[in-house]
Amino acid sequence: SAYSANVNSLRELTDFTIGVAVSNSDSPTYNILSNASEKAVVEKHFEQMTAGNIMKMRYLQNVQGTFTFTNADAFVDYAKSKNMTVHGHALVWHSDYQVPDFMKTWSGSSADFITALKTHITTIVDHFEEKGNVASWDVVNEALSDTNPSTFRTDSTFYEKSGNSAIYIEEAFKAARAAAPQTTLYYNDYNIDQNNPKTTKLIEMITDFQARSIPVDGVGFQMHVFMDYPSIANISAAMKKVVDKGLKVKITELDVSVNNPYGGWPANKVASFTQAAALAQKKRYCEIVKAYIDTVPAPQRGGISVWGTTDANTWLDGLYKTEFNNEKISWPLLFDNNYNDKPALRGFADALQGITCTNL
Ligand code: 9MR
Repeated sequence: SAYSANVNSLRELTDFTIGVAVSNSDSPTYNILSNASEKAVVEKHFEQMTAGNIMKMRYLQNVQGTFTFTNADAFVDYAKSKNMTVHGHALVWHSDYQVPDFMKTWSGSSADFITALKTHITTIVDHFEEKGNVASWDVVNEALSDTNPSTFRTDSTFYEKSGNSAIYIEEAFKAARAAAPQTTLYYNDYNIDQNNPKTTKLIEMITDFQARSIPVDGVGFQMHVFMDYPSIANISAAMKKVVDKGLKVKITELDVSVNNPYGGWPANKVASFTQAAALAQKKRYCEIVKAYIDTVPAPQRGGISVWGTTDANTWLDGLYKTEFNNEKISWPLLFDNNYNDKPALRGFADALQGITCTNL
């Protein structure tokens, strides 16, 4: 019989928000609005959803001035009908596939570009403010580089069209705040959990924003992590730096890949999801959630969201296709391909319940 983590409902084990990214029209097989198994696992364990794709830029305004809210509305309304909030993702993101063409090919002035960007933000945030259950936004996603030292990312339509300037970041936050005075506004990024030069740049940006009253409420740590990387010490140290700025910390996109195509690969390849791998992953999930609880004081906890429901629908299998020789060997989430609990779910719950993290 299938493994049970003996968790009735993850969200009931804690006061902070427990969320999950879901698919919609972007991945029809797993569409949260039509797949009964998706609905069941989401409604059982979570109290907040993030749209994995459908609230990104071009999904909402592909053609300048034409906003298409049909899919996003159906999703946000479904959340509301189940007493769930939505974490809005993402108002501004450079990643090519979802930047509207009219922005990529912008030939007007940078001032007019900023105005167009603000119109994008204002229209979308206003629209969802009326629904009332979009609790927070990733206002700007991934605007910092992975170089040493880290800088503002320059390979970005927003940076380029703003006149080779990072001014778009603060303008985005100001526009979001004007439209949503009560909604929590996050800057969201990956690798900042490594306590590395990117973390340093993040804190520099936050310090500057606070000195100039640019409205930012929190930092989203994506946390697409591995079994041994980054270390818990670095994760905690990085979060502590944000806590010390008085901001909220939200883990926005948590998943823990069993295989790491960057470290020792392929010598260290885990070829099948053995019991030992499952239990090591249980311990890792527990340690990450425990680090969050230990480091972030309750009033500053924006919550933890996992980036997907089942291993069958993880973004990692697509990303690491080549690195993983087209094998689906990341197994990064809390539920297996058949929606059964994994030990990882028990590990997450152990941390919430103050139970020692073990691989037993
Ligand atoms: O999960 C998303 C996947 O379906 C998309 O193909 C991908 C496109 O780059 O974006 C994934 O989500 C990303 C998120 O929006 C931002 N942080 C990184 C996530 C994983 O790439």
